[in-house]
Amino acid sequence: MAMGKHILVIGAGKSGIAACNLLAKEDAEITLFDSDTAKSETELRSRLSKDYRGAFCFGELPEEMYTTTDLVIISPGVPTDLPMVERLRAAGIPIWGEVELGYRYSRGKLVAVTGTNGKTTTTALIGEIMKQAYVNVEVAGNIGTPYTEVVNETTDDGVTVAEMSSFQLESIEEFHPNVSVILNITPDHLNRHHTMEAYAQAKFNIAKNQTPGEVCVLNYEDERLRAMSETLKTKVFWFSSGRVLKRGLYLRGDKICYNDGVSEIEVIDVHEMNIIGRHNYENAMAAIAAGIALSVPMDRIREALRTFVAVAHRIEYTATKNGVLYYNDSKGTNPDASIQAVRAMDRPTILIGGGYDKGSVYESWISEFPGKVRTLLLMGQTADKIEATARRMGFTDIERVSSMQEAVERAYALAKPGEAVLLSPCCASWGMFKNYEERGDLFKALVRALPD
Ligand code: UMA
Repeated sequence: MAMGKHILVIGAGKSGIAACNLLAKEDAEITLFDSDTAKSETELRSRLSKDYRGAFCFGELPEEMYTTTDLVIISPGVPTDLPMVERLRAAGIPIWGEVELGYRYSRGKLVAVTGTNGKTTTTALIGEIMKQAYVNVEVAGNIGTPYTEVVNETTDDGVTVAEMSSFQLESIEEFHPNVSVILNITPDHLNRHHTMEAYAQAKFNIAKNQTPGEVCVLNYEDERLRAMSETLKTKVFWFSSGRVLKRGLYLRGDKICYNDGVSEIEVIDVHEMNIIGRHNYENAMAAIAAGIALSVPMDRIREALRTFVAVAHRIEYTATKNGVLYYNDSKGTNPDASIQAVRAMDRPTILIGGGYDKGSVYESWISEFPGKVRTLLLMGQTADKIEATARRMGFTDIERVSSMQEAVERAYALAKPGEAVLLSPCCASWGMFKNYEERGDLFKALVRALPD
């Protein structure tokens, strides 16, 4: 592939490593750069393929790189408006996101999924639906496995399902899914995108190269998506959890139904699935739409829906102890995600919340508590702010805990048979944990160790 002689890969995390491994066999000189001077070349080498013969560079980008570089591959976590990146762009050097690089190598059909919340569950579920009809299915992207890591496994008769974050969609050029999905757009990552418009635009990039014969799956209940759909060149496949549509997927009572514009069929009763909550029914509808768009037979789609279990850390059923159901929603790192988790509870709930302060406001989350949350256990940097907001709003059954262990012990003592305990912090984990996975894993281990 002709990409120029000198390729600069920015960011030596998972994406940068996978990009270097993909490029290792190209006839090009590669430099793997990271602004973190604590990076170790030895450690990185252990994660790079033996074919990688490129250079390493940490800290400041050497001056000559601004003139000798032919192509930049940028990792998703690296802001595209960093002065260094702006300067490379001003020098006329193409800047591709790591997923753009992956796209140039990929084969077969591509389904790409974005949205503020629900994209991991939807991506995983679409993967299961595709496996019912296609032999070679790859699931990659923001879900945890870099897209560039799987592209060499893709085949002309296979399907790749890629979860795309707004960070990844900011730096695509030719990336072109056959089916795109945008689940919802609510405020998140505004420190990176600055405005809601820029954030929404990054998400809409997912469909920018699609043609009229292809499909973009959209949530009819999201007003921003409805308004922005006018700008799309491709066909829209709508789904709705709030109304019956003339064409598309929707909820009719507890049933997910599909109308192809001619007649309605029942796809599944939501109680036949192992995922709960209206937002998850939306995720399921988006996944069904992707299945229909790629001609997966309906009975195969149903089979995948019946056997799919929630992804880790997303309202993940953990255990039942003394008749109390425990759920791990450590991925509830923003108000919208945690609202969905509270809404999904169908019994009095002891809620564990609080964590790192991203500057969120908590009113909308707390306003969901009546009839659902009995007691709120708070920890972390945001505990004061959340408690003050809750008390102001009239919710006073609040206790403070200093660690996850104390939170689980206290919840165990408080919860009565028939109730639930939910970890859904509404905050990032940083400060107390490395990431939300570590936080959720600790919660699950503590819960499983509780006496029954
Ligand atoms: N770095 C720099 N300069 C900078 C910023 C970062 O050199 O200005 C370096 C860091 O020192 C670090 C490296 O870049 O060494 C990290 O790169 P990265 O942040 O792109 O992280 P990766 O390990 O490559 O993981 C990324 C995604 N991370 C982010 O977008 C922040 C992962 O999503 C994704 O799973 C992975 O690629 C594979 O596609 C995680 C995430 O938090 C789960 N995503 C956000 C979200 O879901 O909300 C968007």
